[in-house]
Amino acid sequence: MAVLGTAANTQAQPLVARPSEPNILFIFSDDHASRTIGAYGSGLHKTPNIDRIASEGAVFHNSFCCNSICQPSRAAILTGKHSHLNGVTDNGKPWDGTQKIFPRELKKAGYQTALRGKWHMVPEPSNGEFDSWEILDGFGHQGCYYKPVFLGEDGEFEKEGYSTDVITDRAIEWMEKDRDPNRPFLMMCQYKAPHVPRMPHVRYLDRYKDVEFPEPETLLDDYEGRPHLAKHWMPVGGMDAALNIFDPDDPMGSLNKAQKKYFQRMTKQEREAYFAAYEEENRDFYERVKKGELSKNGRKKTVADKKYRYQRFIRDYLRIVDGIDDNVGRLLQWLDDNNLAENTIVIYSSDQDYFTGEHYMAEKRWMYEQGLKMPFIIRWPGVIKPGSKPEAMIQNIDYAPTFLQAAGLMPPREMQGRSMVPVLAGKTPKDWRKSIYYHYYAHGKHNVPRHDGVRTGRYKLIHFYTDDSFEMFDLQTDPNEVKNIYNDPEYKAVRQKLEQELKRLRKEYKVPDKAFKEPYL
Ligand SMILES: [Ca+2]
Repeated sequence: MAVLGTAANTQAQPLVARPSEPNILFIFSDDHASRTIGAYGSGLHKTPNIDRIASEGAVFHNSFCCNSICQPSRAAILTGKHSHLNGVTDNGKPWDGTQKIFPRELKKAGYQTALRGKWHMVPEPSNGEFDSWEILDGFGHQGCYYKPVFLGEDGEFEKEGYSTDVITDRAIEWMEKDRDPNRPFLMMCQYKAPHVPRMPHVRYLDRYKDVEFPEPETLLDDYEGRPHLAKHWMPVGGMDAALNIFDPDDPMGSLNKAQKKYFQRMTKQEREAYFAAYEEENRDFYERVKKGELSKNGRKKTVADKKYRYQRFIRDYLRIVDGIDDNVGRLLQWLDDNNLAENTIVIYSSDQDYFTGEHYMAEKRWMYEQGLKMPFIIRWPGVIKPGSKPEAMIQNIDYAPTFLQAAGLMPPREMQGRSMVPVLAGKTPKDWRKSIYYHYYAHGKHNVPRHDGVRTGRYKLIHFYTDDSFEMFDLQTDPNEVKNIYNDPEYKAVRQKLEQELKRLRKEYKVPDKAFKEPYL
């Protein structure tokens, strides 16, 4: 059995009655918009397996990240610290694997820990972060959808099949064969899906062909009052390959060198079935381009282009989400079949939410709601009341302290997040946070300037500090964030409060002055 609390400072009294030493199954995806998860209630899509976690546990609607891109969100989750303290302010910033992270703390307390799938950070987790790891390799550490390449403790290997399926296979295999059944475990099962380049599994390509999905209210946004947003260049289907638009007469020939590499991973049979599935709509597309109804690369951004490209985009996005949901179902079934469901905490989350057509973007990064949020759904039998919808504002820096406290451990002092265990038990402390701090550092990437800001239950203030400009929104009257009220005299008092709160948060989280001055921290 696990030896818990071997050092005095790691001993914590559980706040609530709970099963001892629960296993933790952390299921994680990349760029998964919560509005495409049934449990979030948008009505756009059904995800029966992810939704099952919610109906048997809790779904958090006020769940946020602290820096909306892949590597920074992953580093914040592991360390429980904001980017300026964990060092991963941007993709490509080196990961310091020696700092305190929750998987290693769990390991020290007797948990068996494993990671399967997308790690993304550089270098690989070779500092004892996990007992066992296998991460997607190649393609800029992003991995690929078909025949994924992995890097494990014994080097590189590749596996036939589709990445979401294969990662699940590898996770189940470890839980089944390599795990010591007498010790609690942590399994982090992390998918590449639904990140670009969006390639669904062939088995889903027949779905949604004739479905016209409802458009987001801001698909045709004119960006008035938000000049930075007008200049972004990650529109829906900004890359044709992201929409699976290719020449029906010579699909491979119409791809560029980088795109070809992904398709070369497929078997001949998969590739033929894949191209055949898109042939009809691609023929129709080129016909409409000839007639002048659509522009070939979508750069004209006409109303027709926007509407067309949104439909192509969302169909593929949902097909990939279906692949995730089916595999979440396999993991839940495996827990059931092995009598582990009762004493395993199951989490479904993604490194951040995603703009799926809102403001005509397929993007994250921004502090607007679709960039700032994160899906967070959790099941913990005996602790979480089934069907809970906690209102507490949570952030990715809270995950590490939560998992540690769930295991009966005291989170290290350096972790800035707060344990959600009491929130999960339905006893949100009175002094729970009323605002969150956000800071995006990757200046100019996709024409998104650096910014930080504060969001409260009702309002949001964003400071684009490289040109010292501000945006402010009243989320109650303007949930789509299209009306910048920063200079509205009626909101002067609110603005002053938010400015004070932003200052307070910068101080509380120890954001150094240099974070705002250097080109990159
Ligand atoms: Ca991501």
